[in-house]
Amino acid sequence: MVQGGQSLGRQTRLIFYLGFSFRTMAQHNLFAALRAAFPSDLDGTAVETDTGLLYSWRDLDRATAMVANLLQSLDLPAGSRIAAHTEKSVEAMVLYLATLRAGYVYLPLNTAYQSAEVEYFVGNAEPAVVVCASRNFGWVSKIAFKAGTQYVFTLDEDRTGSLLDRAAQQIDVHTVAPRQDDDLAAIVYTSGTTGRSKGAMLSHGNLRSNAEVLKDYWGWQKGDVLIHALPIFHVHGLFVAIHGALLNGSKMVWMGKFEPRAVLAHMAQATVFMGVPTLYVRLLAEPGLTAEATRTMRLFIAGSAPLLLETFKEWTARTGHTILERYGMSETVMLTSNPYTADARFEYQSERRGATVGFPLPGVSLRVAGEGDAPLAEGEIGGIQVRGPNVFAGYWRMPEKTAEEFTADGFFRTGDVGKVDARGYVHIVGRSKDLIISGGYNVYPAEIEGYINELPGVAESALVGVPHPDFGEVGVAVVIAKPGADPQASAIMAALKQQLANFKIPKHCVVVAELPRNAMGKVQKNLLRAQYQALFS
Ligand code: MCA
Ligand code: AMP
Repeated sequence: MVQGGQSLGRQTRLIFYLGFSFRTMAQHNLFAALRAAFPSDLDGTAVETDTGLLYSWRDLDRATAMVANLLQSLDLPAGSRIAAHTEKSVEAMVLYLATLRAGYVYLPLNTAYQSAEVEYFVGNAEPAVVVCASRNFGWVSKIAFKAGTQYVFTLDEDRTGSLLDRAAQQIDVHTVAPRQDDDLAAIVYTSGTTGRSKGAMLSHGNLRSNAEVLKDYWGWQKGDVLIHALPIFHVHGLFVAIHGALLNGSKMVWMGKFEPRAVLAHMAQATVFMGVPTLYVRLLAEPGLTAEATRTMRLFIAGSAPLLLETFKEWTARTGHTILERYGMSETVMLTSNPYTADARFEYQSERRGATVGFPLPGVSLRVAGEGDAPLAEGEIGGIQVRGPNVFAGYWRMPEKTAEEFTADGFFRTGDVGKVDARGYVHIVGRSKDLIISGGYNVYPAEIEGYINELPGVAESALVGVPHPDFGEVGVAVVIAKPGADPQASAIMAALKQQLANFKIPKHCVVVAELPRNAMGKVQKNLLRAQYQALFS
């Protein structure tokens, strides 16, 4: 252990120096807050992968320093975007942390995205650097260089690629770039209900304040170990999980892909798990999920999609643990959460209640509004609006869209429909946005319909979400043919697979004679939903 005033060796002097620089120069940089929470014993294990690799806290510090130095050696303009279309790996996380450390803006891209999707994101965000898997270098670099990207590096799950080769030539010390709360840290694309995807601009202040609130709210404690089994392309796995563990100096058990049995096998050495509802459904399907198997666990957190009450109850019956459900968005990080502890002062509010998303987090103002943004009374159903230090600054290069989504008094319209009950618990009862959430991934019908409508022989289409036992909800495409044409459902599905991320592919497609319409000629999706409701049950 290093203590001030003792004779310091080279390594410890370095640690002391870094600690000093965090406090004085870069306290608003999110990375500085995460780094300051590293345990004093930097040789302890920070990450253990499911393939048996061990990374110490010192490894994370040195690796982020080297990649940050590489990025800074490229002499990029301030505010440059660093896009990552890389599979989940510890090195991909290092790239994220190094981007923060160097003061640039991180742009995560799901590796399921195909070329048209990547072309749009890269064209819109104009990243200075793109990092991709070596097997995709050909098409990704073509798209990137066309969009004006200066550097394309490769990074593979086996810790190879030009990014690490180049970073290996850098020194392993780096002074964190000073950043203010309002400075941009990341752009996360969320699909649009109409038109193209929008890049939610999240600042260092948005991410740091949310992480700090969650550290207290979820009772992170010494000795916690997180099982990280989510993808790191989106808010849940990238921010909520990684920031949570790092800000508590907690070890992560790092799983490249969610495998229920592997998660169960690691549970005995862990205390915290985060998952979308599908992960809980799949774990429940394992006979090995028992109270004994989850003995060391302190907290199971669910979110990103509605957790069915039956899943919530079954989990308690099987394990003795009550899942804590919370609610968030790409634009806001986490907004509400069920309580962690029983607080004697507020006993009536201390219960984790299934089918609710709990209370607004400290610092978050949440209201339910009706027509003209008029606040509604307790128990009334309306649009959920939020305000707080976690709420994003706006959509990247879309000032009109940003203005549309905020009320005159600065509340963000979430597009979720809900109510607040007499005890103050928030319930989400639906969405005003036409969105399907499938296995925790968002699918916007307008986007998929656009692709289907372009296919030969298709006149029109409608995509609706229906219940699914595994993914919660999945898309069903209902298609109308052009006069005289005979498009086949199988050909439509095959064509979509060529163009779209796999999770956006409808799980069923039918060609029908006509779509139900109202008097205004608008497709009545509620009737289609009712018609196909039982398809997968
Ligand atoms: C894979 N497929 C899917 C999905 N995932 N289809 C619909 N929805 C999905 N989510 C496709 C595959 O391509 C495959 O198609 C078929 O379904 C079966 O794949 P399977 O092997 O079962 O899938 P998997 O690879 O095991 O993935 C399932 C998964 C994964 C583990 C549930 O989707 C996942 O990690 N989801 C988590 C998403 C997430 O992190 N969301 C957080 C967003 P084929 O057979 O045709 O190839 S952040 C967020 O929402 C916020 C803001 C918040 O509140 O947290
Ligand atoms: P994203 O576009 O990935 O930011 O997804 C955000 C959306 O996920 C929210 O607007 C909600 O519709 C949904 N969501 C997140 N958490 C929950 C939850 N616990 N229950 C219901 N819906 C949720």
